[in-house]
Amino acid sequence: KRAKLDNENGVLTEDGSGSHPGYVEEMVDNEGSTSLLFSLSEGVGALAGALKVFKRHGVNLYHIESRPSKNDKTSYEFFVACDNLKGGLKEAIGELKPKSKSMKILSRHIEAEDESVPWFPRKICELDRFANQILSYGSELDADHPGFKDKTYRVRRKEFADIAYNYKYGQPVPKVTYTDEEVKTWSTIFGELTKLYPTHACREFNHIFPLLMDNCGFRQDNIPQMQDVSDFLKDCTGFTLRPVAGLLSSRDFLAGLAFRVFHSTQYIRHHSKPMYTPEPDICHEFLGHVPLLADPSPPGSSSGVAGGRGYLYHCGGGIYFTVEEIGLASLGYIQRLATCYWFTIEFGLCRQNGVLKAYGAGLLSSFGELQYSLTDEPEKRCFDPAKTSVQEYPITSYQPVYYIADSFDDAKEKLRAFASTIPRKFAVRYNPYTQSVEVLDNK
Ligand code: HBI
Ligand code: NLE
Ligand code: FE
Repeated sequence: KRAKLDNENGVLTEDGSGSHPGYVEEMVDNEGSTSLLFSLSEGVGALAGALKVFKRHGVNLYHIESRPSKNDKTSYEFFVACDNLKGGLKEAIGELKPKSKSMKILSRHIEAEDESVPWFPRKICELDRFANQILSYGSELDADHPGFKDKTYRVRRKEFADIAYNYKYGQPVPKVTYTDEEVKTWSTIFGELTKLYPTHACREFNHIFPLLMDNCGFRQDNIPQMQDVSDFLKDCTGFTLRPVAGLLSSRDFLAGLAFRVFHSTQYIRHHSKPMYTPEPDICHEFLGHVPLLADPSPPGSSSGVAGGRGYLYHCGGGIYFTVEEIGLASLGYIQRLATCYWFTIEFGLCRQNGVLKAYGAGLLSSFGELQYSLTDEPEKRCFDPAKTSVQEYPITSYQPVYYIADSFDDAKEKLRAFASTIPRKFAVRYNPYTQSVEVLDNK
């Protein structure tokens, strides 16, 4: 299913109920899209018995994992990924449940029972499955997009979309030769933004920016190559970039961050509108996000590895979400976190030495909005996750409201406290050595 951005004003409703313009919508995926986490107490033959149940109902298994249960030393926990192509999964679960001490269902199908949690990747290579889960603005542009009537631009966007669709984890990101027109667009944006950064960008951003010029081809006359930028990030913070054809759902996008993978577009905005575009493009990713993704945790913040509640999403500038959020059952909670992401990582302002500065990537990549955001025109409020997380916002125009963080540490602490109030069905733990997420039965 390909969701369409059909909400005209692109406003997120307060109840988070689904008229969101496209960042959040869930999609359905069939192969191995449902996972079951269950424990069996009888020892020998218990799993074999359970597997027969799947066979009888025509359910294919793609992956099986077993381990001793953490809660109960006498039982075993099993994790299986399966499909529901023949529709027998419900019956299989019904048969297995009474035999299990506990059973958790993770499914990409939103219509699944309420105890289910949408599928999420547990190994870094499983991010490959996101490739064809792009929301709107993919290779098919919307009718009001500045590039819609430009045939050459559309053909070009298709080329970029194909790179992303074919990309597999572990491969180098294909090099792109940008056209003269594309480089010109980059030059205009780079030139205007670098004039504004000294006065408009936060200290951390200005500290890192020269390093990108020295190390990975950030220049006014050159669009950096994604692989070079990814290599540099890897040295700084362990982040890597992978190409993506367009917008991912919030759930998928945030799940990538749990693996320290930042999904990055590779195309550039249409040359007719350099100062602002609603969709992420290479200027947004490289000029807006990359500098703070390269920033090692600022002093006073936890390092990002194994924080109090497990591994944390490092979103740049020392802002973290806990990795546990990826297993959230409810779209409503994902939406609230995504809204916090929006008002911090994308459009956040902070006060430094009493002066307002921008640290949000959406501001740092738009020379139109960067200037506007620091004028008196938009409203400014104090960042407070409980309120900020339900704030409505437009996605195709400058923001009418910005939230100000007292400091990165303060924003991070507030976010962490907020995230800890979210109920969850199970715990997940990120293992940096295997780059995988372990699903644990004990919360
Ligand atoms: N998808 N490709 C892509 N790039 C983003 O920056 C992005 C996304 N999906 C969601 C998103 N950003 C966030 O704004 C939040 O919804 C998490
Ligand atoms: N408005 C930003 C820009 O023009 O660079 C992009 C925002 C993407 C969320
Ligand atoms: Fe962004």
